[in-house]
Amino acid sequence: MKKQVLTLLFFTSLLSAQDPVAINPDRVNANLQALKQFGINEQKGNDRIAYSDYEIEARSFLIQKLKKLGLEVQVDFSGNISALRAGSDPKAPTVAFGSHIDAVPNGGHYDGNVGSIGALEVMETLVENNIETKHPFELLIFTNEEGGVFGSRALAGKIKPAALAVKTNSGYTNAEGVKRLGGDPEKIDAVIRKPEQLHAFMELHIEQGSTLYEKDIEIGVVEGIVGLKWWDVTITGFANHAGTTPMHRRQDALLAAAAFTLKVNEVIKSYPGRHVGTVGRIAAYPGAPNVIPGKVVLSLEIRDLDAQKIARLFDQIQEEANHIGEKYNTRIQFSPIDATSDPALTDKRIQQIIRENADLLGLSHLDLPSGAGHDAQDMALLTPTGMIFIPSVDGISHAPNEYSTPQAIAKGTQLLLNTLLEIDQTDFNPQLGNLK
Ligand code: HGY
Ligand code: MN
Ligand code: MN
Repeated sequence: MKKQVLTLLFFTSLLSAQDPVAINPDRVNANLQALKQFGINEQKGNDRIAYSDYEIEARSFLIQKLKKLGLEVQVDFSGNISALRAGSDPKAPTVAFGSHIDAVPNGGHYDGNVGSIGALEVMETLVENNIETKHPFELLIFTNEEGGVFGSRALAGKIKPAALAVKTNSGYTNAEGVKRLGGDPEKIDAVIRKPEQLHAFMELHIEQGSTLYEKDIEIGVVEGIVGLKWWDVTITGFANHAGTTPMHRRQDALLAAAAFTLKVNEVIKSYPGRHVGTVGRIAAYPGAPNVIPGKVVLSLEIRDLDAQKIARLFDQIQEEANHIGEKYNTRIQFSPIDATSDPALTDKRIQQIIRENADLLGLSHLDLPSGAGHDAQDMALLTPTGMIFIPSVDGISHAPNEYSTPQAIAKGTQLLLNTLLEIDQTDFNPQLGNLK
């Protein structure tokens, strides 16, 4: 009998060491479903584009929930939502965590949402269980992640006037959009954080690729996040009558655009590595069946973990574009879009905390890079940063049938909480910044 009690006590203490406090899996998934209603479209996709009415409604929904928890909720000048819970040491820097709730047009319901609702669940669990942390805990919902990680770049002090003028998928510029969220673009520099104000940053996210799903692994420990550069490419030809202009006299900008698009793919594939390049948007002008397109504007995106490699690939694409321009009697010009992010490595110490806590929870894990951009990459400029991935079913993302299971979401959220609680107890040497 005595032995049984001792055994029970042992398991109880082991359990509590493994799992400082349990999140509520039903609540996380119910909140995720509730969030889905803001912006769901006929294809069951998500049209909650940054700065849209849908996003504004979804933000109010979250703000109400955060206020009900008794947190100090604010919208900063760049539109980020911040919800603060005091720690026992009033002078301690904050442990920040969060994600985004904006989506690409006709996107999915898990990208960003899982990390945002997971962060809400962390706060719900801490409040409900009266858990005192040493550091203040701060939940962040970032502005316009999909249009160039705008909110996290603002915190890192990387927003220049050009970024404010960028027109986003909502039709609003960032400056107009930020105002719609309750921010003030003219005061944006006031949101810049100093490294000493932050202890660490964590983001939970879906993988958006198929590595974890194919290998049947529960957790991804993110080693680094690719950098991502965007350009507008303008091809100028000559608009003329499609019926009367003979084929040899044409300056068809769309033809040059087609050759350019193929060439981007060829150049990218001609080098070994994980880098990727995409032409994702194209518009031909004037855009009529009976007019030869005189102008085309398309987008070019290149991603890699190495900024120099991105630069080299771009140089070669530019050189090839000159030949294409000559061949089709058109002019091809590149203009960088100020909505891009630099590659970032996550903090090795935090990676290890995530691995150890995954082991304690009995979760299988794998180290992997992120091919998607995330707010964590700009937060990594400020503070030790970590990211947890959960599997995306079939590796689908930025599409309506993006999906992660409720179980995977609950596991990721529990791991987020446990990791944050350990980070709270860990002294990082601030001099080291993100330990590479
Ligand atoms: O496009 C991206 O990688 C990210 O989802 N914003
Ligand atoms: Mn995304
Ligand atoms: Mn995302």
